Amino acid sequence: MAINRKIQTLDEFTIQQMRDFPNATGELSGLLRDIGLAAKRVNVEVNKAGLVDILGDAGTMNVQGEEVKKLDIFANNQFMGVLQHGISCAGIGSEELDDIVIFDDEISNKSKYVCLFDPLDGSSNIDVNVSIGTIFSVFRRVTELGKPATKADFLQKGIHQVAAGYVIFGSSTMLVYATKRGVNGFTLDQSIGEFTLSHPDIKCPETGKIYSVNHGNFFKYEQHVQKYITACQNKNKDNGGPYTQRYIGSMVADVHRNLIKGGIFMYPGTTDKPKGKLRLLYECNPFAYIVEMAGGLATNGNQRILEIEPTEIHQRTPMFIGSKLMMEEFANTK
Ligand code: P6P
Repeated sequence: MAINRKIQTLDEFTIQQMRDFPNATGELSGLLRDIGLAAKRVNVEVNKAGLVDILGDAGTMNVQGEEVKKLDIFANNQFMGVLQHGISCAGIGSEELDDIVIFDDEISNKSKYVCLFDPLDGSSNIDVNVSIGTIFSVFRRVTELGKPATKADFLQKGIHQVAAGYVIFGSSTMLVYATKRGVNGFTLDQSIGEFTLSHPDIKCPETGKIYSVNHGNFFKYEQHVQKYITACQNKNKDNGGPYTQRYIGSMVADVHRNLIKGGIFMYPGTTDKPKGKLRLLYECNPFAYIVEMAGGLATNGNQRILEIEPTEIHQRTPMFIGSKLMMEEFANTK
């Protein structure tokens, strides 16, 4: 009987990757399987958001002071639930949770990892059917196994992530994750309910012609940021252009497109919000890890995102991320 080896599911892939690490316990594979399961459950609800009473503001506010959509809460509970019932995660941090949640039980206290999530980024786009996504970051614990995890396990520099990824709920549903071995993308095959390898060994093109930024804040940006944006607008066929401006307002969609096609995404600080809007631990660190593993760069305008020493779970940072040569041109405008 011919066996179709072309279709490789997420589980088959992570188990195969494990073969190269004789001391691997399978906990990371299990963690990624759990995340994939929760993503499939969220996908079902996202795909019918306009049909059921799950749409619209839940009327509550999250720690960011933003109106929370019911789908945000659903997504948060799905990821928290699968990880709490799994054996790989000792606790989570989430945009939707005021503080970290420690899974203080006998099994979870022995787990090697903790996770941070933005369970449904871009949720303001839910009502208008624009792509949204989940972002996740995985750290190995620094505290003693067998005891409950603590905040120290979460407040680690991004360079210490063991895995990071995102799920994009768009024209198709994809899960992309990175480890130190590379970046791979899996597309959800609805006919079998499995994420299947569709984008092996993703590399970010060294340069590109797409720049992504909210022009509405232009005059609030620092001078060198304005200078770089103006340079992007002046690109032509003689100096590497012309560039095109693409900005969806959903970070997962914008960064995913630029990762695949090449480009730069910017969420700079402004005069009224010098730290910008995006969160270090569960938005910027994971994408910085993914894009760097794919050959790109990510900074806060002064240093690598992955080198920033975190001080609190929901801290913000300016974010510049994308193709290596475009990021270097931006850095040279300072
Ligand atoms: P602005 C979505 O709310 C989000 O957090 C990111 O997904 C997105 O890149 C950014 O905010 C858009 O923010 O201020 O440009 O609307």
